Amino acid sequence: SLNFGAYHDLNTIYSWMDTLVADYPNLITKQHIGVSYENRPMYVLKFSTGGYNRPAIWVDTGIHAREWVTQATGVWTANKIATDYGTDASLTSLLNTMDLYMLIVANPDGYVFSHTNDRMWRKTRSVNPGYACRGVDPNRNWDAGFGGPGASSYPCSDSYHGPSANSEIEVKNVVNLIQSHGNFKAFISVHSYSQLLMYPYGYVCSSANHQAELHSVGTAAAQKLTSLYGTAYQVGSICNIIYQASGGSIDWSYNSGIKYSFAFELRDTGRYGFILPADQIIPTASETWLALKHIMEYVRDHP
Ligand code: 0X9
Ligand code: ZN
Repeated sequence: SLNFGAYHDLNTIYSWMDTLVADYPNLITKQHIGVSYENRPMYVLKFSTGGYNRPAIWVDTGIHAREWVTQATGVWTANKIATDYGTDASLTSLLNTMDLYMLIVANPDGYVFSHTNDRMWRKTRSVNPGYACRGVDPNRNWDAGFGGPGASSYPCSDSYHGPSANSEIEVKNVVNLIQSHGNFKAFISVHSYSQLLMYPYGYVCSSANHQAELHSVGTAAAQKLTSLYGTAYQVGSICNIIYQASGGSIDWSYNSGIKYSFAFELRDTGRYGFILPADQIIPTASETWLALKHIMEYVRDHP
């Protein structure tokens, strides 16, 4: 089977998804949520033990192409959930009442480009009329303070917000799924790097209504993460612990009524940055899983 301690290209991840779904047909289905700008399919893995439109948890990885440890963590985590369901009592009880949706490659065109042309590519690959530079920052393109501070209106910038909110089809596909589902209770977006666990807001520096609760859930989740290998994490609002950034996904999800909206920045703190050595994939995914599981259990217990 797949070597979870290595980085893989898009085709390898997509074929592995089919193997996983085939191996766990009673737990996992693959949903095609649309295509990318360059017409690549976008697939969500849905973990469900039945029911109709159960309360659900969203996890995306790889919205920024070059953040390779995140797609790799998504792959490891999906496999972990598949193998632990039925043996891990807490995960089993979670999946007996809730569904889990994982979008492992949220920016497929950018991910391919980061393999074939530019390892440091971040954005989508859409054409910007009148400019040679391509792409929009897909984490400045959501309908939450769109076009405000912490995003660029210059198409060649790595934080270019795009011509309008949801202009990027990769963002729009996710928005459509979340809105048509209507029963998401948590929205977790995974980035690298900096070792942070963040909650809204990013487009303003004022507190979210549920700031105290989000801070305490985040702090407890980060403590679980740190307990495995001692990896230090900071917890706080996006604006307070990283920088002001508008048009981000978790601000949109929070303002859409999904209270438990979090963003991770995985390892490291800059020694390797986006080019994290592959021997850190499994340790990173393993520690992150403890934090994810804490958030998921909290959400299960606070309906
Ligand atoms: O700037 C970003 O989009 C994120 N940092 S990164 O180095 N991975 O690009 C911070 C994201 C904060 N989250 C949201 N604004 N939703
Ligand atoms: Zn990122």
